[in-house]
This record gives sequence, C-alpha cells and structure tokens, in this order.
Amino acid sequence: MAGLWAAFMDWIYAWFWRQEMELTLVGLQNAGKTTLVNAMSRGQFSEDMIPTVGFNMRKVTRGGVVMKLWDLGGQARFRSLWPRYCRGVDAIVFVCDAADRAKLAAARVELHDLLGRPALAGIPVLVLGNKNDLAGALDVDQLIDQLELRTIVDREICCYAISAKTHANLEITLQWLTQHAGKGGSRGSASTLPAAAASGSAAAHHAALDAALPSPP
Ligand SMILES: Nc1nc2c(ncn2[C@@H]2O[C@H](COP(=O)(O)OP(=O)(O)O)[C@@H](O)[C@H]2O)c(=O)[nH]1
Ligand SMILES: [Mg+2]
Repeated sequence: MAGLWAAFMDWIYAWFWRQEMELTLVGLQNAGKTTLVNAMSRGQFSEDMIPTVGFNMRKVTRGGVVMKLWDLGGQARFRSLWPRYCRGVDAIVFVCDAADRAKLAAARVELHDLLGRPALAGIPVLVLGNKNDLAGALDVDQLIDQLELRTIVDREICCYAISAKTHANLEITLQWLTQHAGKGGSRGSASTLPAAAASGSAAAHHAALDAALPSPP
C-alpha cells in the first residue's frame, strides 16, 4: 500500500513539475550512440545494430525530466546535419569509441569543428568515451588528452568513460543530463574550465571537467 502511495505521489509530482529537455547525440559512426539511447530507454544491448540513417528521435523520462534525444547518423554524409540539430538544445552529447584509437583523431576534428560553430556557443557538452568494457579502451584522462578537451574553454564540458553494453557509468551520465534541463545555448554565456579539472577520485572510470556555468539570467 505504501509502495502504491509512493508511486502515486511520483506520478503527481511528475505531472506538475515535469521538465522537458532536448539533447543531441553526435559522434562518428559505430561509436555506440544508438546503443546508448537504447540502454537509456530500454536497457537492452544488441551486437547487431543497424547503422542509423539520418536520425532517430526517442523520448526518455527520468526523475520527472522528459529527455527528447536526437540520435544522429555518424556517417560523413550526415555530419552536415549535426549543427542544425544541435542548435538550441540543452546539451550536446558527443560519443566516441574509446577502444578505437585509429578513429580518435577524426573524432577530435569533428568535435572541435562542431563546437567552433557560433550558433552553438555556450551549449554544455558531455563527451562520452564509450565501450570501456573493451580491453585497451582509453580511460577518461587519456580521452581528455586525445580529444584535447582542455582547449574547450567557452562552455561547460564534462567527460565520462562509459559502456552502453555493461551500463558502466550510465547512471552518472543520466544524472548529468537531467541536471542540464533548461541550460541550452540560448543563454549564450561562456564559462571557463578550471586549470586542473579532472577529479579522478570518485571513480577511476570518470572525471568531470565541470566548470560551473553562471546562473541563467
Ligand atoms: N563492446 C561494446 N560494444 C558496443 C558498445 N556500445 C555499442 N557497441 C557496439 O558498437 C556497434 C555500433 O553501435 P551503434 O549504436 O550502432 O553505433 P552508432 O553508429 O554510434 O549509433 C554495435 O555493434 C554495438 O553493439 C559498448 O559499450 N561496448
Ligand atoms: Mg546509430
């Protein structure tokens, strides 16, 4: 009975205080974007993913926040769509395959090219090094180095090493995302990274490059 009451109160709470947010997932093909969206919404894993043609949209509700996720195709011919789908979102999620070292340079170029677009100024970015279940996957400090994340100083940026397969650090990823409801690029304000930001403490798998953005006006 108490459980039923708690569920009812959750429902009431979600009904009145529900927030909506929009997120765009970008990154090279095969990074695991669609797998991550599936993990966030259904918790299943499939080895045989069909490459995303164009984009998918999925809504995931979490703790009173409805996340509208745009999952964009990573193939070169779809990359021109990325900036358009990133405009005005609450956060950009850049996913890379942390075990595919050969593609990291290309991922770095695409990330920096995207974030150089004036229309996307100030939008918080979460960089996810996916597939950390695989041997040889870069850890979060290596990702920060290889993707040159410390050079991104005009916005809030955070990096986690995750696995969409084993769900490692999925929880903290969802937390970061829901905390950014309403923080989209429309605010246009810049933030700076702290000089030495990698925490490395809470978990060896992740480190936050968080720099607190000024409160919205
Ligand atoms: N080992 C492992 N494989 C993954 C993980 N995430 C995705 N994959 C696999 O990587 C491939 C590409 O995934 P997909 O979600 O289609 O990538 P996308 O092109 O970025 O959407 C698929 O074979 C997935 O099963 C992960 O965390 N660990
Ligand atoms: Mg896909």
